[in-house]
Amino acid sequence: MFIRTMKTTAAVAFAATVAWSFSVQAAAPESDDPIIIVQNNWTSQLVLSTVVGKVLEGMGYTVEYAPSDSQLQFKAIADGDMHFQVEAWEGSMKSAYEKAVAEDGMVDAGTHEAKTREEWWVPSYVADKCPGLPDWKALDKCAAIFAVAETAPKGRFVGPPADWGKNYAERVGALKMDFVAINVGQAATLWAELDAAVAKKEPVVLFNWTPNYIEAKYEGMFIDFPEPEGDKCMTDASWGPNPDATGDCGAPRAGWLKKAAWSGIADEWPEAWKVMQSVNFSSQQIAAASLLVDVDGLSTEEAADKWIADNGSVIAKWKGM
Ligand code: TMO
Repeated sequence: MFIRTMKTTAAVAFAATVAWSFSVQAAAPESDDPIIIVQNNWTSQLVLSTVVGKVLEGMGYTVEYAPSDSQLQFKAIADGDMHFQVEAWEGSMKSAYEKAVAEDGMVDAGTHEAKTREEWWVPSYVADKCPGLPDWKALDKCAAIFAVAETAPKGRFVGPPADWGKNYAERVGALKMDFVAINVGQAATLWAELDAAVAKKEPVVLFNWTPNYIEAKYEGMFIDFPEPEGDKCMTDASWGPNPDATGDCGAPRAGWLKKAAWSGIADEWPEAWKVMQSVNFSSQQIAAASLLVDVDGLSTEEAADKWIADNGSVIAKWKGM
């Protein structure tokens, strides 16, 4: 009797060990088909998408990267042409994101801890030349100090690349501001304009966002525009300072940052899907990713490796370890 019990216990223990090692070893990769991770044209996204790609490769998955436009990407993800996006920003992507979830079956893969803001921004010294900042009406009164030949006598707002989804000409019109929005072609041009202005302590107002490396490099402030309440500013003309126009508001001041996924991931790569759902960035982790490239001068690859080396416990948590 005693021996039988021993045997049974040992057999159960043995079976459990086999089952356990089987589940660990056979889990990933469930498929060698490539997981296609989306890449956009700003630094933290490029570094952190590479970080997630490397983590999945480390688990045995095949990973590919596909560049995409920050608005059109969501339909492509919904359709399974691309599979995972690590950084979707409320201020610039909310409508395209929510439409893809509601109408096209894209999956909301979770919200990061980081709060985000994408908005007009000035270096601190500009406040000395323009009293009343960061209020947008105060900025508008000083518009002339931001004039360049192309915009004079109106001020120039150095706007983001067009694919970041914000039409600032529309906001300028809705708020009847004395500004002209001039979009740059790429993020590097924003920082070149900022560096040049700071070097000469000249007035400049440009598109910026947080978390970003800029806050570690220059002191400055976002301009406070009328704060949106849900979708009202965009759908109800009577809302906001201009009773006849939509778009008379700023971006959310504490916006969300989400992940987006193709609905087929859960079935095709279930262990990878668990990790993707667990990926969760803090503001500090995102700012650090952009700093490694935009200040320290590392390549995207090098920055991803450094970020991984610096965040071992974070990554272990994503993997449920
Ligand atoms: C989408 N972005 C973070 C650059 O504003």
